[in-house]
Amino acid sequence: MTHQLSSPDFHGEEKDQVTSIGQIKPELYRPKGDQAEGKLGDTCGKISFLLRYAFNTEQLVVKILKALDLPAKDANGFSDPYVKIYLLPDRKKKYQTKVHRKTLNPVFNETFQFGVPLDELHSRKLHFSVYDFDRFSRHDLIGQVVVDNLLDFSEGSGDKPIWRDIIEGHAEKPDLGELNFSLCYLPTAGRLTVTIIKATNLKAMDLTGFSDPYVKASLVCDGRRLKKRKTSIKKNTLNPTYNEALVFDIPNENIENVSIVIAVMDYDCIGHNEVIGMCRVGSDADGPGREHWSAMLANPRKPIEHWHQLVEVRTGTEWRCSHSSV
Ligand SMILES: [Ca+2]
Ligand SMILES: [Ca+2]
Repeated sequence: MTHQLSSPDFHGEEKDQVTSIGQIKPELYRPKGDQAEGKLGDTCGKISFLLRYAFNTEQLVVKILKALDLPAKDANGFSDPYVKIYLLPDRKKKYQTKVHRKTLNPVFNETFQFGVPLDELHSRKLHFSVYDFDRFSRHDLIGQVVVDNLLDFSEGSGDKPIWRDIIEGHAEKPDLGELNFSLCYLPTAGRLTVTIIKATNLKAMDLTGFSDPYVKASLVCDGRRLKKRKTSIKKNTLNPTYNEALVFDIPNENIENVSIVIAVMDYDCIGHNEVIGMCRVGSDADGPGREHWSAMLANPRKPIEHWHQLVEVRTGTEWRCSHSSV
Protein backbone atom coordinates (compact mmCIF):
# COMPACT_ATOMS: atom_id res chain seq x y z
CA MET A 1 0.00 0.00 0.00
CA THR A 2 1.32 3.40 -0.87
CA HIS A 3 0.61 6.60 0.93
CA GLN A 4 -0.13 9.85 -0.78
CA LEU A 5 2.24 12.47 0.46
CA SER A 6 0.28 15.58 -0.09
CA SER A 7 1.17 17.75 2.83
CA PRO A 8 3.97 20.35 2.84
CA ASP A 9 6.01 18.54 5.48
CA PHE A 10 6.18 15.49 3.28
CA HIS A 11 8.31 17.16 0.65
CA GLY A 12 11.55 15.80 2.00
CA GLU A 13 14.18 18.44 2.42
CA GLU A 14 17.54 17.28 1.17
CA LYS A 15 19.37 19.67 3.47
CA ASP A 16 17.73 18.02 6.44
CA GLN A 17 19.06 14.62 5.55
CA VAL A 18 22.30 15.37 7.35
CA THR A 19 21.22 16.65 10.70
CA SER A 20 23.20 17.55 13.72
CA ILE A 21 22.21 14.19 15.18
CA GLY A 22 23.80 12.61 12.16
CA GLN A 23 26.92 14.66 12.65
CA ILE A 24 27.68 13.65 16.18
CA LYS A 25 30.12 10.83 16.36
CA PRO A 26 28.49 7.72 17.79
CA GLU A 27 31.82 6.24 18.86
CA LEU A 28 32.11 9.08 21.36
CA TYR A 29 28.95 7.89 23.07
CA ARG A 30 30.11 4.38 23.76
CA PRO A 31 30.86 3.69 27.39
CA LYS A 32 34.54 3.73 28.09
CA GLY A 33 35.87 0.25 28.65
CA ASP A 34 39.53 1.03 29.15
CA GLN A 35 39.46 2.14 32.75
CA ALA A 36 40.66 -0.09 35.52
CA GLU A 37 37.58 -0.27 37.71
CA GLY A 38 37.96 -0.77 41.42
CA LYS A 39 35.66 -3.04 43.37
CA LEU A 40 32.31 -1.61 44.35
CA GLY A 41 32.47 -0.44 47.92
CA ASP A 42 36.12 0.66 47.70
CA THR A 43 36.83 4.14 48.91
CA CYS A 44 37.94 6.68 46.38
CA GLY A 45 38.94 9.87 48.07
CA LYS A 46 37.27 12.01 50.71
CA ILE A 47 34.85 14.88 50.76
CA SER A 48 34.35 17.60 53.34
CA PHE A 49 31.34 19.80 54.02
CA LEU A 50 29.65 21.95 56.64
CA LEU A 51 26.15 21.18 57.83
CA ARG A 52 23.74 23.23 59.86
CA TYR A 53 20.02 23.50 60.37
CA ALA A 54 18.42 26.94 60.36
CA PHE A 55 15.58 26.45 62.84
CA ASN A 56 13.85 29.74 62.05
CA THR A 57 13.53 29.04 58.32
CA GLU A 58 13.55 25.20 58.57
CA GLN A 59 16.37 24.93 56.05
CA LEU A 60 19.15 22.40 56.03
CA VAL A 61 22.20 24.34 54.88
CA VAL A 62 25.03 22.36 53.30
CA LYS A 63 28.30 23.89 52.23
CA ILE A 64 30.39 21.54 50.11
CA LEU A 65 34.00 22.44 50.87
CA LYS A 66 36.39 20.20 48.96
CA ALA A 67 37.40 16.71 47.97
CA LEU A 68 40.79 15.05 48.32
CA ASP A 69 42.54 12.21 46.48
CA LEU A 70 39.85 11.51 43.91
CA PRO A 71 40.64 8.77 41.38
CA ALA A 72 41.67 9.80 37.86
CA LYS A 73 38.93 9.08 35.32
CA ASP A 74 40.54 10.71 32.30
CA ALA A 75 43.53 9.62 30.24
CA ASN A 76 45.41 12.77 31.29
CA GLY A 77 45.67 11.43 34.86
CA PHE A 78 43.01 13.76 36.24
CA SER A 79 39.26 14.05 36.58
CA ASP A 80 36.87 16.97 36.07
CA PRO A 81 34.91 16.58 39.28
CA TYR A 82 31.60 18.00 40.34
CA VAL A 83 29.13 16.98 43.05
CA LYS A 84 25.38 16.39 42.88
CA ILE A 85 23.49 16.61 46.12
CA TYR A 86 20.02 15.38 47.12
CA LEU A 87 18.07 15.11 50.32
CA LEU A 88 16.69 11.57 50.11
CA PRO A 89 14.09 10.24 49.64
CA ASP A 90 13.33 13.24 47.41
CA ARG A 91 15.42 12.81 44.28
CA LYS A 92 13.54 15.44 42.28
CA LYS A 93 15.12 18.37 44.01
CA LYS A 94 18.82 18.26 43.48
CA TYR A 95 21.69 20.64 43.20
CA GLN A 96 25.09 20.41 41.67
CA THR A 97 28.35 22.27 42.01
CA LYS A 98 30.39 23.77 39.23
CA VAL A 99 32.80 21.50 37.37
CA HIS A 100 36.48 21.78 38.31
CA ARG A 101 38.75 20.93 35.41
CA LYS A 102 41.76 18.61 35.62
CA THR A 103 42.09 18.10 39.34
CA LEU A 104 41.93 15.32 41.92
CA ASN A 105 41.62 17.80 44.81
CA PRO A 106 38.84 20.21 43.90
CA VAL A 107 37.81 23.09 46.16
CA PHE A 108 34.08 23.71 45.78
CA ASN A 109 32.97 26.13 48.51
CA GLU A 110 29.37 26.12 47.34
CA THR A 111 26.33 26.33 49.62
CA PHE A 112 22.95 24.69 49.04
CA GLN A 113 19.73 24.77 51.06
CA PHE A 114 16.95 22.25 51.42
CA GLY A 115 13.66 23.19 53.00
CA VAL A 116 12.81 20.45 55.51
CA PRO A 117 10.60 20.65 58.62
CA LEU A 118 12.38 19.79 61.86
CA ASP A 119 10.13 16.81 62.55
CA GLU A 120 11.13 15.23 59.23
CA LEU A 121 14.85 15.75 59.61
CA HIS A 122 15.48 12.42 61.36
CA SER A 123 14.03 10.47 58.40
CA ARG A 124 15.98 12.28 55.67
CA LYS A 125 19.41 11.46 54.27
CA LEU A 126 21.84 13.69 52.54
CA HIS A 127 23.26 12.11 49.41
CA PHE A 128 26.39 13.29 47.60
CA SER A 129 27.39 11.86 44.21
CA VAL A 130 30.79 12.82 42.85
CA TYR A 131 31.06 12.73 39.07
CA ASP A 132 33.71 13.23 36.43
CA PHE A 133 32.46 15.63 33.74
CA ASP A 134 33.03 14.61 30.12
CA ARG A 135 31.89 16.73 27.24
CA PHE A 136 31.46 13.90 24.77
CA SER A 137 30.38 10.90 26.79
CA ARG A 138 28.50 9.77 29.82
CA HIS A 139 29.74 11.41 33.00
CA ASP A 140 31.54 8.86 35.15
CA LEU A 141 30.27 8.34 38.67
CA ILE A 142 33.31 8.53 40.93
CA GLY A 143 31.50 7.63 44.13
CA GLN A 144 28.89 8.50 46.69
CA VAL A 145 28.42 9.49 50.32
CA VAL A 146 25.22 9.14 52.32
CA VAL A 147 24.85 11.09 55.57
CA ASP A 148 22.06 10.18 57.97
CA ASN A 149 21.34 11.19 61.59
CA LEU A 150 20.92 14.73 60.36
CA LEU A 151 19.24 15.66 63.62
CA ASP A 152 22.54 15.13 65.46
CA PHE A 153 24.36 17.45 63.10
CA SER A 154 21.67 20.06 63.40
CA GLU A 155 22.58 20.73 67.00
CA GLY A 156 26.12 21.85 66.22
CA SER A 157 27.06 25.34 65.13
CA GLY A 158 27.88 24.07 61.65
CA ASP A 159 31.34 25.56 61.46
CA LYS A 160 33.36 22.36 61.84
CA PRO A 161 34.16 20.53 58.59
CA ILE A 162 32.79 17.00 58.38
CA TRP A 163 34.94 14.55 56.42
CA ARG A 164 33.55 11.40 54.81
CA ASP A 165 35.12 8.70 52.66
CA ILE A 166 33.68 8.57 49.16
CA ILE A 167 32.45 5.06 48.44
CA GLU A 168 32.61 3.76 44.92
CA GLY A 169 29.02 3.41 43.80
CA HIS A 170 27.06 1.52 41.23
CA ALA A 171 27.11 3.13 37.84
CA GLU A 172 23.67 4.62 37.61
CA LYS A 173 21.60 4.83 34.52
CA PRO A 174 22.72 7.93 32.68
CA ASP A 175 20.85 10.77 34.26
CA LEU A 176 19.98 12.90 31.23
CA GLY A 177 16.76 14.44 32.50
CA GLU A 178 13.06 14.37 31.71
CA LEU A 179 10.99 16.24 29.14
CA ASN A 180 7.34 17.22 29.44
CA PHE A 181 5.38 17.84 26.25
CA SER A 182 1.89 17.45 24.85
CA LEU A 183 0.72 16.02 21.53
CA CYS A 184 -2.43 17.18 19.81
CA TYR A 185 -3.61 15.91 16.43
CA LEU A 186 -6.29 17.43 14.21
CA PRO A 187 -7.23 14.62 11.77
CA THR A 188 -9.18 16.73 9.28
CA ALA A 189 -6.60 19.49 9.08
CA GLY A 190 -3.80 16.90 9.19
CA ARG A 191 -1.98 18.93 11.80
CA LEU A 192 0.14 17.68 14.69
CA THR A 193 1.05 20.14 17.41
CA VAL A 194 3.88 19.18 19.75
CA THR A 195 3.88 21.61 22.65
CA ILE A 196 7.19 21.50 24.47
CA ILE A 197 6.32 22.43 28.04
CA LYS A 198 9.43 22.02 30.16
CA ALA A 199 12.39 19.83 31.04
CA THR A 200 13.84 19.00 34.43
CA ASN A 201 17.12 17.69 35.79
CA LEU A 202 18.94 17.93 32.47
CA LYS A 203 22.52 16.76 32.28
CA ALA A 204 25.02 19.59 32.58
CA MET A 205 26.97 20.01 29.35
CA ASP A 206 28.96 23.11 30.26
CA LEU A 207 31.64 23.75 32.86
CA THR A 208 29.32 26.17 34.61
CA GLY A 209 27.35 23.12 35.78
CA PHE A 210 24.49 24.13 33.50
CA SER A 211 23.43 23.70 29.88
CA ASP A 212 21.84 26.01 27.30
CA PRO A 213 18.98 23.74 26.29
CA TYR A 214 16.65 23.93 23.34
CA VAL A 215 14.41 21.23 21.93
CA LYS A 216 14.45 20.00 18.36
CA ALA A 217 11.62 17.84 17.04
CA SER A 218 12.02 15.97 13.76
CA LEU A 219 9.32 14.32 11.71
CA VAL A 220 10.71 10.97 10.62
CA CYS A 221 9.33 8.57 8.06
CA ASP A 222 11.09 5.52 6.72
CA GLY A 223 14.29 6.56 8.43
CA ARG A 224 14.23 9.95 6.73
CA ARG A 225 13.94 13.24 8.52
CA LEU A 226 11.32 15.13 6.60
CA LYS A 227 11.05 18.28 8.68
CA LYS A 228 12.34 19.71 11.90
CA ARG A 229 11.23 22.40 14.30
CA LYS A 230 13.03 24.01 17.22
CA THR A 231 12.19 25.87 20.37
CA SER A 232 14.07 28.89 21.62
CA ILE A 233 17.29 28.45 23.60
CA LYS A 234 17.18 28.84 27.38
CA LYS A 235 20.58 29.89 28.69
CA ASN A 236 22.32 28.48 31.77
CA THR A 237 19.68 26.18 33.18
CA LEU A 238 18.97 22.51 33.81
CA ASN A 239 15.22 23.12 34.29
CA PRO A 240 14.00 25.14 31.29
CA THR A 241 10.35 26.09 30.68
CA TYR A 242 9.29 26.63 27.05
CA ASN A 243 5.54 26.34 26.48
CA GLU A 244 6.27 26.50 22.75
CA ALA A 245 4.21 24.81 20.05
CA LEU A 246 5.96 23.00 17.18
CA VAL A 247 3.55 22.28 14.35
CA PHE A 248 3.83 19.58 11.68
CA ASP A 249 1.51 18.92 8.77
CA ILE A 250 0.83 15.19 8.62
CA PRO A 251 -2.11 13.91 6.56
CA ASN A 252 -4.37 11.52 8.42
CA GLU A 253 -3.44 8.64 6.08
CA ASN A 254 0.21 9.02 7.08
CA ILE A 255 -0.14 9.44 10.82
CA GLU A 256 0.40 5.73 11.56
CA ASN A 257 3.62 5.69 9.57
CA VAL A 258 5.58 8.51 11.08
CA SER A 259 7.33 9.20 14.31
CA ILE A 260 8.63 12.31 15.98
CA VAL A 261 12.18 12.24 17.32
CA ILE A 262 12.64 14.81 20.04
CA ALA A 263 16.16 15.79 21.02
CA VAL A 264 17.09 18.12 23.85
CA MET A 265 20.20 19.93 22.67
CA ASP A 266 22.83 22.07 24.39
CA TYR A 267 23.59 25.28 22.52
CA ASP A 268 27.20 26.43 22.39
CA CYS A 269 28.41 29.64 20.84
CA ILE A 270 31.68 27.89 19.99
CA GLY A 271 31.66 24.49 18.33
CA HIS A 272 28.84 22.08 17.66
CA ASN A 273 25.66 21.96 19.65
CA GLU A 274 25.48 18.62 21.41
CA VAL A 275 22.61 16.28 22.12
CA ILE A 276 21.78 16.01 25.83
CA GLY A 277 19.22 13.27 25.38
CA MET A 278 16.30 12.26 23.25
CA CYS A 279 12.99 10.48 23.13
CA ARG A 280 10.69 9.35 20.37
CA VAL A 281 6.93 9.14 19.95
CA GLY A 282 5.13 7.20 17.24
CA SER A 283 3.16 4.04 16.54
CA ASP A 284 6.34 1.96 16.51
CA ALA A 285 8.17 3.75 19.34
CA ASP A 286 9.20 2.13 22.62
CA GLY A 287 6.66 1.78 25.46
CA PRO A 288 6.04 5.34 26.72
CA GLY A 289 6.50 6.89 23.27
CA ARG A 290 3.97 4.51 21.76
CA GLU A 291 1.50 4.97 24.62
CA HIS A 292 1.64 8.74 24.31
CA TRP A 293 1.06 8.51 20.55
CA SER A 294 -1.89 6.12 21.01
CA ALA A 295 -3.43 8.41 23.62
CA MET A 296 -3.13 11.31 21.17
CA LEU A 297 -4.79 9.33 18.36
CA ALA A 298 -7.57 8.16 20.69
CA ASN A 299 -8.28 11.78 21.70
CA PRO A 300 -8.28 13.87 18.54
CA ARG A 301 -8.17 17.65 19.03
CA LYS A 302 -7.14 17.30 22.69
CA PRO A 303 -3.61 18.06 23.89
CA ILE A 304 -2.31 14.97 25.72
CA GLU A 305 0.56 15.70 28.05
CA HIS A 306 3.23 13.24 29.23
CA TRP A 307 6.65 13.19 30.86
CA HIS A 308 9.38 11.31 29.01
CA GLN A 309 12.69 10.11 30.38
CA LEU A 310 15.47 11.19 28.03
CA VAL A 311 17.70 8.44 26.69
CA GLU A 312 21.10 8.46 25.05
CA VAL A 313 21.45 9.13 21.36
CA ARG A 314 20.90 6.12 19.18
CA THR A 315 21.80 5.68 15.59
CA GLY A 316 20.45 3.51 12.84
CA THR A 317 17.40 1.42 12.52
CA GLU A 318 15.39 2.32 15.60
CA TRP A 319 14.29 5.54 13.95
CA ARG A 320 12.80 3.85 10.92
CA CYS A 321 9.10 3.52 10.65
CA SER A 322 8.90 -0.11 9.82
CA HIS A 323 5.71 -0.44 7.87
CA SER A 324 5.87 2.56 5.61
CA SER A 325 6.09 2.09 1.90
CA VAL A 326 6.82 5.71 1.10
CA1 LIG B 1 36.55 14.09 32.41
CA1 LIG C 1 26.28 25.15 26.28
